Amino acid sequence: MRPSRALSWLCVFTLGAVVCSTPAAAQSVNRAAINELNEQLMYVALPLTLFVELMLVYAIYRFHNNDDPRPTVDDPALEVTWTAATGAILVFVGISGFFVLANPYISPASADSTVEAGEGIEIDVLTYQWGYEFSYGDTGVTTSETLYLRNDTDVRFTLRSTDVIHSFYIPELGLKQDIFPSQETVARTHPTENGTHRLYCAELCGSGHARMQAPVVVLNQSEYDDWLGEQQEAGTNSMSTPDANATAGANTN
Ligand SMILES: [Cu+2]
Repeated sequence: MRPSRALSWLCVFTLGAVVCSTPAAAQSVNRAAINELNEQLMYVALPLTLFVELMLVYAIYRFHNNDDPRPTVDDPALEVTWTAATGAILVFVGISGFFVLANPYISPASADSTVEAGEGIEIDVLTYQWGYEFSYGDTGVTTSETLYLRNDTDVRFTLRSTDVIHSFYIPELGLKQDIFPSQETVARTHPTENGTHRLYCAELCGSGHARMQAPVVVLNQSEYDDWLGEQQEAGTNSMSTPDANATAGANTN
């Protein structure tokens, strides 16, 4: 097969794969905003990459027998065009990135200023070497092994550390926030699907760092309310977990 034909097929295959591939559904509004930005940037980067690669292959093919290369001459029109095009692309990338960074679900500072008291669910997250403790607002319920969230509900996390720098990282929900000693930080999310995810510490915080992870279970609204009611009935500061059926139901919904 001739190189030009092989290259054409490669371009068609790449474009087809990009257009036909459907990303997995976002599990939260944070994840959706990040996915959308990635998609926008990819639609800019892909044609540019193909253009540059095509020019490179063309130059190699066209001039491979050129034994008498000559320096290029000035071409002001071409220089103005590529400078303006590069500027336009950078402005587009900057504006797209700014809107995602200003999203209150992505930026902790915005989250802090826009979430009204009493709106959604408040969860206090206390980190230590090496574990997490989750307190669910003023319900008196605390869990240490699993974080429970309610689907389709705003959640505001207040994050604190008793010792060193830890972090609160749930990739599937698009959440990542460092937690500092003697300082409160805030994170916010809004799950849009039931399911089980994983929370990690993403800051190397000592010899037990690898143990700093916990399942995150997103229950539907009635399951969450039932679970919270059970915990409150069982007594304040309960460390128990919901029965296996409730968790299994959450995973399959
Ligand atoms: Cu840690």
